[in-house]
Parts: sequence; structure tokens; C-alpha cells
Amino acid sequence: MTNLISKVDVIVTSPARNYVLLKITTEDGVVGWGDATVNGRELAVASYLRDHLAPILVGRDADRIEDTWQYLYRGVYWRRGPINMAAIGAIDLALWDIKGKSLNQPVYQLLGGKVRDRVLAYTHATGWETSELLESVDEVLGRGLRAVRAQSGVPGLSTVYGVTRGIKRYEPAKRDLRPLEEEWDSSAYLRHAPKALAEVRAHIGDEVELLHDAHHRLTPIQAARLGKELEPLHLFWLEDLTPTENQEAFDLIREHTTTPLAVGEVHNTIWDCKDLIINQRIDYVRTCVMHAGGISHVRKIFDLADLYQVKGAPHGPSDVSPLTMAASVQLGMASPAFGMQEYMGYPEQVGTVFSPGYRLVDGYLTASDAPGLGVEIDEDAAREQPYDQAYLPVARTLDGAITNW
Ligand code: EZ4
Ligand code: CO
Repeated sequence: MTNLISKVDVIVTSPARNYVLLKITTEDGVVGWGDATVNGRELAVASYLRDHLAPILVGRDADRIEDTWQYLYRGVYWRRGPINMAAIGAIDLALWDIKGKSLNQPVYQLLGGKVRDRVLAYTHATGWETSELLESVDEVLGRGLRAVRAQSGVPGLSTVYGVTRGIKRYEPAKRDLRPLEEEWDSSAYLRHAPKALAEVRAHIGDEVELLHDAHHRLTPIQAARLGKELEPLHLFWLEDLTPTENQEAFDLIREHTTTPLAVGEVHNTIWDCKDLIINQRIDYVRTCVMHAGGISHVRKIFDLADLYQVKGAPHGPSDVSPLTMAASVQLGMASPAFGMQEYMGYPEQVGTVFSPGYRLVDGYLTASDAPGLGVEIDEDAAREQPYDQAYLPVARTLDGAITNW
């Protein structure tokens, strides 16, 4: 029995923000959808899929998901990398979608069935002034969320990751022909962030889970200081303290603090996560189900994590589409090590293209029971809203030097 791939289409759509959609059709007419969005570099992955991978996918057996994964991962020779792995991830999601639709089962059934009834989610609260942040936290909790990531402005700076002055929604990529240049000062941040977070904790009480993202900006010793200072707040996690090109930094941070650590949204293989996991340098591994090679690969990362009591907590900003979110929730239903799902939410217009199927109720996500990933795509609406150039910002310290954004 074979189910041959007959057609592969790539659509770059922009319903308020850019997404790269992959559509795989089989000879028997089954359609599977994947997402290959790499925020700010969408056209690179679209071209990679269209020009290099689509031609070699046609004629392959759609049922052989792992074989196709191995064929693409080993076959490229130039392994890993965000563009390559997002493209493989998109193909993997589309093939799981096809398998589910062919067998008339939701993907979580094909992964072994439910290990939980629902997946804990957190969303973002954002406010420049602490009073605005508290309002945003209240709004999040009012929607039934039980876990919230809090980001505040920093006095003396004009721009900060995760916050927009006077606006409640934050979207990192800006529609422009060049990246926006933000400013950054770790000393000012380290003076202010613990105070703002302490006010949030006092406001919400002890039972709501509180998270914070430092977005790769600190040195190891600054990171250690922040973790130590935040210990009394009992954070659920502190995310991306330092850039993880230097993974030994986490040993230094661990020596100084018991604040749980989360890392991995920019990682794209198990090899980027392995040492962090097996040396217990982190508590949550944040690889995204699309950016790290799809369900087939991320479930291996989470199974490795499970051996070390590290939890999977996939990246879920608005720049990974509702299709990836749906795939992440499907995996979460079936993966023992799954700890938490980031759910940033989407601009309303995104709903013109995606009907995602999952539901967010009482702070938990539940997967669709529809066959495959359970997502409906309005292809016409996607084609009617073409790509619109946008970039992630860059950041400079106050002396004008480029630093990590
Ligand atoms: O900055 O996805 O935890 N979430 C994040 C995100 C990332 C964006 C970059 O495209 O850090 O907001
Ligand atoms: Co993050």
C-alpha cells in the first residue's frame, strides 16, 4: 500500500503577519498542511521548500514519515540550521496531517494516545509602566489563564523586548524594509526587573504561575544574580538568560540559583539540547515543534528530557502559526515529558486563514479530535493576503555597539 505525494505547494501569506504554509497533496487526494515560518526570514525557507525540497518529495510515499525525515536530515549533508530544520519540520507536520486524515484519527492517537486530558498554557502580560503591566496581568487572568509571563519597560530605555509603550499587544517583527534598532542596557534592566516582578507577584498572590523572559541578553554572572534575586518570587521559570552558544554558562548560573531555567526556542535539533538536558543545566526545553524538525524529532527531544526530569515547553509566539500550535498541542496530549505550552495568541486577522481546532479553556489547551492536526486552512484567503516584508529588531547598547536582541 502506498500513498504517493503528487503535489507540493508553498504559500507565503500575511494575515496581519507573515506565515509560510506548505501544502502536500497525495495521489488519492489527501491534503496535509505544514508551517515553515522563520520570523523575519520567511522567503529563505519558502525558496528552500519550493526550489529544493518540493521536487524531491513528489513521488515519495507520504506514509513513510520517519524515512522522509531521515532522507531530508541526512540527505542535505549540510545538517541542522534554522531554515533547513523549519523546512523539514513543515514537511513532517504535513505528513502527520496526511497520515491522520488517511487513517481518520487525530495525530495524538497515532503518537500512542493521550497521556493527559489537557495541556497547561501560559500567555504574555506586557506593560511599560508597572501599573500597565498589572492591568495586563489582570486581563490575562480574567481570561482564565493560570500562568502568565510578565515583561515590563525599563526606566531610561526607549524600547525593550516584549513591551510596546502604550500598546497592550506586542509583536516582535515590524513591517519595514530594515530592522528597527532598539536600545539595551543590562544594568538598568537588572535594577528594575526584580522590582517590577515583585509587584506582579504581590498583585497575583502565590497560586498563579509567574514566568519571565530575559531574551538572551545577560552575561552568565548577571544571569546568576537575576536568578538569585528572583528566588523569593518562586518563578515557574526564567527564560533565555544567556545566549546558548555557550552552554557551559548554565553551570555557573546553576551554582548560584534554584530559580528554574528554560531555554531552547532558537534550537533546532536534539544535538543542540542534549548537553543541557543530560547535565541537568535546565528545567524546561523550549524547542518548537516546527523549528526543530517537526513532531518526529521534537518527540525524541522530549523523550530524552523525560529521562532527566526536564520538561518540554514548546515555543508558541504569534510567529509560529496556529498550525504549529495545533501540532504542539497534539504532541503535548501524547508526550509524558510535556510541561507547558506557550500560547501568545494571534492578531484577529490570522483567523481569516486558520481555523485551528484546538481550544483554550480554563488556562489549558485541548487538541482537536478531528483527523490529522485538525486545522482548516482557507487557501483563497491565504493567497489574497501576500507576503509583506518585516524584520525582527536588532539591539544596541548605550554606547552604540550591537548586542543580543
Ligand atoms: O522573541 O518568537 O518566548 N518567546 C519569545 C518570542 C521571540 C519571537 C522571535 O520571533 O522569546 O517572542
Ligand atoms: Co522566549
